[in-house]
Amino acid sequence: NDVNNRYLSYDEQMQFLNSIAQQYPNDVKLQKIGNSYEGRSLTAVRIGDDGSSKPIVWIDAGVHAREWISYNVALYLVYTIVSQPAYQDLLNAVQLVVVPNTNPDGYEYSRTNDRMWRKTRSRFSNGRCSGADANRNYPFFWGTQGVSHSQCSEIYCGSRPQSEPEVMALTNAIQREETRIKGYIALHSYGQEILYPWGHTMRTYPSDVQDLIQVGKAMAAAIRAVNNTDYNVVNSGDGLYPAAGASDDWAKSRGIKYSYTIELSPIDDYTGFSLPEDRINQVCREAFQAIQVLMIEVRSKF
Ligand code: 0X9
Ligand code: ZN
Repeated sequence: NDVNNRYLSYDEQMQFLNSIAQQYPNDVKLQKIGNSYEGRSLTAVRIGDDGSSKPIVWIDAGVHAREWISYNVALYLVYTIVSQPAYQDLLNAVQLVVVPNTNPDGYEYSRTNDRMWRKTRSRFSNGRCSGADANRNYPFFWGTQGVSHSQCSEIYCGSRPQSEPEVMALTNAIQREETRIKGYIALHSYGQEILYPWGHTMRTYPSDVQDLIQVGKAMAAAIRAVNNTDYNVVNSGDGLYPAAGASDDWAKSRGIKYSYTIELSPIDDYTGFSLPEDRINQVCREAFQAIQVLMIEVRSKF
């Protein structure tokens, strides 16, 4: 299948998901959680949802349009975990919800108009520039640090918390089952980092930060075991930069214990967001191992 070796359009991503849902009707259910600003469907893939109340690991990808590898990692995860019988035991104990494309408008714009597009594509009243940074638009310390209130900025936080329909859809969907969600990963690129909260400011940590570091390191070790690729486990505020209104902080604030942002490969600024297609496969295999570790941790602790 294609997700290993090429970047797909939004329509191709949807076709891929539809064919998996048809092939594995017992394991995979597609759930529409809302629409993007331009009216594209936002789809959550529910894997191993048997109607029970087992814990959930929630994975979302591609809130930043130019971070193309994240979409492939999410699609690869869906395909691999349902097609390989070895993962059925894990899925019997832990449900997975994957939102492979949280910013389809931005993604299509980055494919056709501006490869380096990051934001959504919404229009604001008397605005000169389109789009907000959806990862500055979540309702937790919104608008405080590492954001801009200027519409033309790459880190424009929007006109108010959840001004972006994509963020509204995601927060609503997560809140509907937040007591069951025990793990959350937002897939981004690039930098090879596993980031843990808090990220809205520096030198501020959740009370259970040692648990987050421990599981973060287990994820990094699983990645390293694949091909010796190094991912650093760091606090997002200290190790990267403070940025408020991001999804990981919001998820943590809702009581989701293991909440992370993963900055996928590459690590170098020269390759940056333009990871060559022949490297997609390895990044997918590595990230898959990390996500499996999180699912196993959630199974053992909840
Ligand atoms: O700045 C971001 O939104 C993320 N990095 S990226 O280069 N993919 O744009 C990092 C977000 C980390 N989390 C928080 N600051 N809460
Ligand atoms: Zn990003």
